[in-house]
Amino acid sequence: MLNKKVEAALNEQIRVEAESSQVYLSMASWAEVKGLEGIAQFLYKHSDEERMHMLKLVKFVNERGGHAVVSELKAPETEFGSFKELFEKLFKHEIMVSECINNLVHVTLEERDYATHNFLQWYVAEQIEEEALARTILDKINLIGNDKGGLYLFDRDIQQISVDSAASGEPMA
Ligand code: OFO
Repeated sequence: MLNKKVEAALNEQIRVEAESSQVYLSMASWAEVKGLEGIAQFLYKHSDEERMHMLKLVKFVNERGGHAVVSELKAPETEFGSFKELFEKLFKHEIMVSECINNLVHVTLEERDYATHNFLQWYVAEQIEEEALARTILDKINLIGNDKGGLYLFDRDIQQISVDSAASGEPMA
């Protein structure tokens, strides 16, 4: 059974994951409108993954006798200036999510809720991978600089950059 403090902290994380999904959906739409088809598809997929992170939390809270609450979300930004700026924001966003997960893990230790602590290890591992992925992408973007041909190839290849390849340091296909 979840105690109220852990339940509230998990509900807060449900909101964070839902907002992440909206942020990446908004980025995907911006990229699509700009004709960056590969980047858009990558971001749509990322948005779906965040929704999956949220749903996993919803199920967990309800299974443990709590009530997962669906709350109002902050509207995401809709303009990103450049694709470089967009991915810098994505990276910062993932760092913010990692901090939220860390705070949540801290609450479970304070409350001696080891079942929830154990459940959250999946999110801890996921954040390491997502930060690595975002960092890999930013490295590629910095290599491209203002080269239009480079952007063309990046947009074509970004869908091959997976969480696994970023974590293992493999080059892009
Ligand atoms: Fe990308 O963040 Fe969810 O956990």
